[in-house]
Amino acid sequence: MKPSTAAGFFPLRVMPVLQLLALVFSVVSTQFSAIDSCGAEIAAVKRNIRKLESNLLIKTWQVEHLQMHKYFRPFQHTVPNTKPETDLAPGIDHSNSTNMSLMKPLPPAGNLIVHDKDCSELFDRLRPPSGFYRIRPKLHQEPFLVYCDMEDGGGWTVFQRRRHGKVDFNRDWIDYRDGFGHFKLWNDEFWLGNDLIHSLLLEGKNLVKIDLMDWEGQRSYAFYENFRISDEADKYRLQYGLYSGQAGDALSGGGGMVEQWSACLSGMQFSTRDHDNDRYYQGSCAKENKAGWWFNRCHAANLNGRFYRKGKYKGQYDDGVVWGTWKGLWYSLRHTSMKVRPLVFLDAMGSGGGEI
Ligand SMILES: [Ca+2]
Repeated sequence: MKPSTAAGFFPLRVMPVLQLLALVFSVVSTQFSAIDSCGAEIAAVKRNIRKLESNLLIKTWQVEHLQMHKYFRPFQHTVPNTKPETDLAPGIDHSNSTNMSLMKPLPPAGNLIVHDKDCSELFDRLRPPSGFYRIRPKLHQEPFLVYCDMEDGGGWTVFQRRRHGKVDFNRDWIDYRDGFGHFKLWNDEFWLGNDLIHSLLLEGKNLVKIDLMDWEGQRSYAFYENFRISDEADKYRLQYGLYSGQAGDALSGGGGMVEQWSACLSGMQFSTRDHDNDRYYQGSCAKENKAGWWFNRCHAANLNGRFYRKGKYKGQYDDGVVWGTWKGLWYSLRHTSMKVRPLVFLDAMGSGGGEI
């Protein structure tokens, strides 16, 4: 009898999953158009779509992985399992154990692909090019997709990026909590999501690098050690350690005492247009600056601000993509990214002020 091959076997098992996901995706899309007057439902549906897209990606990768590594061995006649019944785990039906013994078990979704808690582990293991990869900071956590910057010394997990202004960053609390933007192409813009950023930064002994570029192509950067945010119960309060770099310590408000009193973001909670947690009691910094961000009264740095296409801008509020200690409050930056890797990684690799 001609044995079935691995390549011939598993698509029959995996394809229905892909078809099912495509069907669910189309149903969700239909729902989306039917409830366009309900904000909360739309947010929920968008999250579902993102989750389904993510699941679809995992399944696709599983197919590719199986094709490459042949988890399923070909069916063939082998000597029967002669182990006594008592060696088998109790309470399980072993009537089909002969056939099952011919296959290696398929790991659950996610386990097959994800081994790395962040992009630095992935970099250490495989030295892959920059791109989107799935990571899992905590073992019990569902893996999720991030952009790994494998240039600039390598191993950077990117959690914020602005490139072209096509993604709206003036959003509600739920969007900032769960993340938004696109996670497919090398120049996609996104906010990874406060819950995931919290888990990514949880251990604390890290280095965050903030890469900046103006509209003339000039670049600058800022480093912060031990950058972390608390959980949602504490409204994602920001804390960070030592600053170094060329762009200035705008997160701390700049040089003067007055600026630091009103614009230092260390210890500030996160605010969005629908959740005002700033120290500006007469109004909402998030509403004025059209961004979800950590605000005091209000800021000298806001990388989630409104995207102005020419750099210098005017208006009622300094609501641009701003890093005040480098370009001032009335200059909106063209490219930004916020990325993290372990502090010891920097010592090992000796990275400095690389490119974005
Ligand atoms: Ca306020």
